[in-house]
Amino acid sequence: MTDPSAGAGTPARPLAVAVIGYSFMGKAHSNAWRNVRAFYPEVPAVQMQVLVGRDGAGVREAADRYGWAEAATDWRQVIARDDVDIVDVCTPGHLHAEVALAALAAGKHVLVEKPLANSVAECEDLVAAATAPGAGRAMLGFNYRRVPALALARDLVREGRIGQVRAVRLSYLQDWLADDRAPMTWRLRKETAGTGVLGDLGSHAVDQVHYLLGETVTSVRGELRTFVPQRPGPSGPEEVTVDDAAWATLQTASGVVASLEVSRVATGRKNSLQVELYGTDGSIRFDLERLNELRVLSGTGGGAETVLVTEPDHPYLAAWWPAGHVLGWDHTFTSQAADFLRAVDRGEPVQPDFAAGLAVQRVLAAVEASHARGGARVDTGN
Ligand code: SOE
Repeated sequence: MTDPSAGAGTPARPLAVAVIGYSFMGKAHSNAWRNVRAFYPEVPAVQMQVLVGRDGAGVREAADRYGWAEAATDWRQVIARDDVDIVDVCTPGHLHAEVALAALAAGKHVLVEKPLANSVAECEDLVAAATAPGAGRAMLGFNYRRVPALALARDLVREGRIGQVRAVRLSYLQDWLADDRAPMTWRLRKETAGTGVLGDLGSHAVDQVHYLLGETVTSVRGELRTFVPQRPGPSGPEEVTVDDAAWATLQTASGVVASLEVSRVATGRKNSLQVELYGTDGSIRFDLERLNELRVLSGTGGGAETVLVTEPDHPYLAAWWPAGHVLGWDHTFTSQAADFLRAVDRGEPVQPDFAAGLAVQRVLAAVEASHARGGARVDTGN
């Protein structure tokens, strides 16, 4: 990318990045910004300019360890800086909309961790801001779209490898809250997280339905459950006000039916997003705990073939290692950063965009509404 204000042929200055939030996702995104140019040399260079967090000592330590030039505690002041080009929002969900709207208003390119926001109304505001004339590039961090096996699954569905998809089975199961003694966090409060596992893991699963099928969910039936109503807080037990587990039946515009189960109390399941697509002429199965493998069955007879998704012609693999070398969960964030930087450099749209986040949020809100109505079918508005 050449800097329009510079003379012809002057190499553009690197794009300066600010990440807002420095815990789990801030760390995953920092790793991606630090590595992206090594594996995707065609994208613009980035300057890891500033890491932002409320706790001054904590963010300074993290900035030093992750490789940031600066640490700061005031995200509004950072967003106002002219020397910041990209704002990457890795805060708890209740701050996503406020920070991303401010960044877009300041003319920045914006990447937001999933889910886009905690409500449909906030997502609608974000879509309006991101599609306003002159807005910077806006991307949503559904990083599993950058798992090579899932990107390959989407290609196989598109080319009709399993015929017409009839049904999808999805589960996203973890167990870090299975122990009643697991402490209270922002993820367990409605005012900061919006929903519990439904928004945390269910958003990934619903986005995969939209991504793999190329269409949206139009109606749902759902049920939520909170198994552990209180968790230990710093000064005693605190109320949990979100779901521990959720179940839903989703229907798409073309009539595909998907069953969804998400839980953060599924003892023994560490990070198991399982996606199964059943078509008129075959099936495809994936498990995030074996993320370099795709089980593909073509035709209605015979056994499924396990495809090890490590060949250079598989999606995203050419950027990484020779055939046969497997990738990990963290690689998806680097590929995500590369796709975002490429879109910034070319001034092109990038998926998933904020409209994709709104489509997911409508499904989550419909599952909540269905639960409130005893499992009645609810249209999503997509
Ligand atoms: C929840 O435990 C979580 O960290 C999600 O918030 C992430 O989106 C997922 O990638 C891993 O699990």
